Amino acid sequence: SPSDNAKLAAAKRAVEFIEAGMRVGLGTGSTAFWMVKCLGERVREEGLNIVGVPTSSRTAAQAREEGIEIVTLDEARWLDLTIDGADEFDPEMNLIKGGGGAHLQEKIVATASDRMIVIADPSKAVDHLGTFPLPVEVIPFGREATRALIERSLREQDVWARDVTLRMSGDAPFVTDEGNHIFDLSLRRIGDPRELSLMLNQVPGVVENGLFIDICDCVIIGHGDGRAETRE
Ligand code: DER
Repeated sequence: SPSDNAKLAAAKRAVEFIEAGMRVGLGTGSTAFWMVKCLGERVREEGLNIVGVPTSSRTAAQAREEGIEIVTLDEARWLDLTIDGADEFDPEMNLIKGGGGAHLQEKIVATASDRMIVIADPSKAVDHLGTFPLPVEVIPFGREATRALIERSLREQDVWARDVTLRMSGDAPFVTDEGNHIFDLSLRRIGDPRELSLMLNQVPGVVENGLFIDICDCVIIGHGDGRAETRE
């Protein structure tokens, strides 16, 4: 599909930045899926010598199938480059991530990297973050109290939330790799992403939110015709 062609174009271009000896963070989602596929081809066809640190169990499984050597973040200690998707990116290259439920590991891996490249199709470009619901990972204990605290903090910040929705998987709450739950905040437009991110992470019970501020260094936008444009 055109969207898959766009994702593949961005993924292919990003994989060209990977050099022998690198420790690479491997993102999660349908765009990152193409990146892991392209990287696997380079590893098999060129004998590219790299190690990958996955950002979710499903990326780990796909990378192993592709023949990519996987290590833990603790073994790698620090990464040269992380390549991941995004749900939205703004002109300052701040992101909303977490649509795939992996933003906790993704944020840790991306932050523990010298460089983070986001790969995206054109639909992810926005003027202001917030059209995509903001994922907030919370521990299961006292979840509904945490929800109330999040709503109170939003009110105190004059951030209007149309909805704070518990993400479901079938008729049970979605559970992350770490055994936590996710609230999706329908905010429509986030005026001050940095302030909102700081405020959300102060709420007891909140583990991490999907705002990536000053983490992404480069966005590669893929197009259906195979073109990829790089923004830094
Ligand atoms: O969950 C995530 O953070 C994903 O990277 C998401 O932001 C992008 O997923 P997509 O490439 O399937 O749109």
